[in-house]
Amino acid sequence: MTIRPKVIISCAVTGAIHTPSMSPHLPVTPEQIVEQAVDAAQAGAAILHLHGRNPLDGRPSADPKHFELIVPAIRERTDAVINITTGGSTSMTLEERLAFPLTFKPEMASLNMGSMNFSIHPAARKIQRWRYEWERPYVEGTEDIIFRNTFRDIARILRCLGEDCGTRFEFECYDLGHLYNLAHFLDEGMIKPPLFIQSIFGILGGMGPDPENLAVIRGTADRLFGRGAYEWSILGAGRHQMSLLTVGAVMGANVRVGLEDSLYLSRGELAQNNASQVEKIRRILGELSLETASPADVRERLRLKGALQGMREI
Ligand code: KMH
Ligand code: ZN
Repeated sequence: MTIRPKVIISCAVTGAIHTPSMSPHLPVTPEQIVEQAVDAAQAGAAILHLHGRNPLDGRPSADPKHFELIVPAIRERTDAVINITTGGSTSMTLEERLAFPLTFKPEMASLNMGSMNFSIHPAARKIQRWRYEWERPYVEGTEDIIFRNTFRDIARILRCLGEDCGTRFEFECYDLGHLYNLAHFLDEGMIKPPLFIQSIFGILGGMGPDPENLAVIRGTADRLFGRGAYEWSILGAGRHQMSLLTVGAVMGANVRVGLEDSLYLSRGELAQNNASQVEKIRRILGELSLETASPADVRERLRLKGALQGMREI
């Protein structure tokens, strides 16, 4: 009987998708983001996926100053793997998106494997009262924005962050074609296994949240990369989060939770914080007799450069 490796739980703490008016529990100030990130790590998240926010109004931000208000404090209080976004928000340029990762040289960073109309515009219809001016045009505007990740953009990130900084990646795949894009860069010798593949279900503009799609992705990844050459992880957007993660865990997947991906803990119940989602998925994994990986397990399995090695002191 094959021993199942421990399940890696990632937590995407704040993101750049949801806005303050969507939930009072979405962490947007540096204090809130740090507290919720540390609590999520203590609850069992081995990887913390981080975005920046403007402390004044919670607007998604790529400003290194805003990241420096959260990252050192988190790193001081937990040995969780810090995974810095390179996707930022759909309205940011690649320069803006890379500003902080290139100075911080993280162990891990997200890397989006294709361009798409990443949209959340339907969410605007649910908001009665907007707290900040910027929110409504930001949310409605995603209906007509291309989240740009061309082959040249991806190659640039692989060189300047991967090769030059020793950062390894969470390859974000929102559609089947993104796996073939990833295979292209493997063929080009620009990435080395083990690949950490984050397959994303339920984002408008990408593949739908149907459990059948998990099997399609799993089968395709096995054919393209071979089961031993990659670590599979999944996330489900919004109300699909916990059901898809449960199906995925049974199929051998690692899991990602967090208020970047879903504001809910259960049907109609807003999550009070990120840790509550980590605790819930850990309970579910426990019921399935699945153990949870530690940050040290993750560093070893994904060949990360280690918590402090090669990262700029801030
Ligand atoms: N906010 C999304 C447009 C990433 O972190 O790299 C992209 C995103 C992915 O969140
Ligand atoms: Zn993200």
